[in-house]
Amino acid sequence: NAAKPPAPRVAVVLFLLKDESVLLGRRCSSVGDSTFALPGGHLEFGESFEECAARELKEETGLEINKTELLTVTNNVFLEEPKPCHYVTVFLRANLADPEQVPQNLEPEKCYGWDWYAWDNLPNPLFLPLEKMVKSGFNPFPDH
Ligand code: 8DG
Ligand code: MG
Ligand code: MG
Repeated sequence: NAAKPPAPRVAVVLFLLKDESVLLGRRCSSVGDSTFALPGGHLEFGESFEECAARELKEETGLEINKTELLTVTNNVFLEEPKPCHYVTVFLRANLADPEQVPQNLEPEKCYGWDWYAWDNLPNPLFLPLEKMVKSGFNPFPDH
């Protein structure tokens, strides 16, 4: 029996905006290990993009959002990773429901910690799908 080839998966990730900053976490994962990435994860059966973004953010940081909007989609193929994978990545943006709420690292086995980073002073290295967007000049803020 030949192994079934892997299939593309849908990922939903979130630009959580606060003033001029976005929330990033350093990944602890076989894909993009140690790079800075947005909160997010896999779309579950029956979920809307907005529901997925809110659920993943809540699971990963405890934060709650409002004004969630769809931004764009990119195609991300990771052939060089230990476990090759292919993601169709859906990017949304949102604001904090309560601007005073502080992120918690609720999945420490997957992330070294969350923090806010000014858009004009992002950390390095960024996770490749995010790096590609930044290099293309993409800006997630509403006045752009
Ligand atoms: P789940 O089991 O909670 O559903 O998934 P997860 O453990 O939270 O998965 P993840 O790695 O955080 O996200 C799933 C995939 O989404 C990831 O392997 C690759 C893709 N992805 C991107 N860009 C980004 C990004 O900026 N952040 C995150 N977290 N994932 C991203 O293409
Ligand atoms: Mg997750
Ligand atoms: Mg995640």
